[in-house]
Amino acid sequence: MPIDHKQPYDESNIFARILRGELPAKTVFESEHALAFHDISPAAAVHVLVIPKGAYVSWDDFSANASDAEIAGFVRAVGETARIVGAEPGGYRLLANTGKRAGQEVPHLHVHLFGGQPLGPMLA
Ligand code: D5M
Repeated sequence: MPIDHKQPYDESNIFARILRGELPAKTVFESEHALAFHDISPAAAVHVLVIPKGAYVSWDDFSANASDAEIAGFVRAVGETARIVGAEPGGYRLLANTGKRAGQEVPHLHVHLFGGQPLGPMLA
């Protein structure tokens, strides 16, 4: 069920549970401010999720409330993850579903990183 991205942060969401070590994840990259792990139902040859470690629902929540260090750490993690999974040379796509209209399911900010194959004009 898509979520309202203006809702308060829900500490019981799946990605919060992964961050607390309560649920497993196939980690690709971890830093002080970010975690990247393989999507449980990949929509491309490479499909990784990159999340900030802080409690942010959406990109607008994050950009308004995160520290500069958190923002820099998250953005760097996206690029580092693309390099680690080998998506960088051939090209890749970033996607951040935000709120009900975009079909955001997990109420913790995440960026989908798709790659490893030709992606066409759009990958929904
Ligand atoms: O996408 C949420 C994404 O999160 C969706 O592609 C499935 C993925 N997901 C859900 N649960 C897990 C776990 N446990 N591990 C890894 N990936 C998971 P959205 O942008 O919110 O629609």
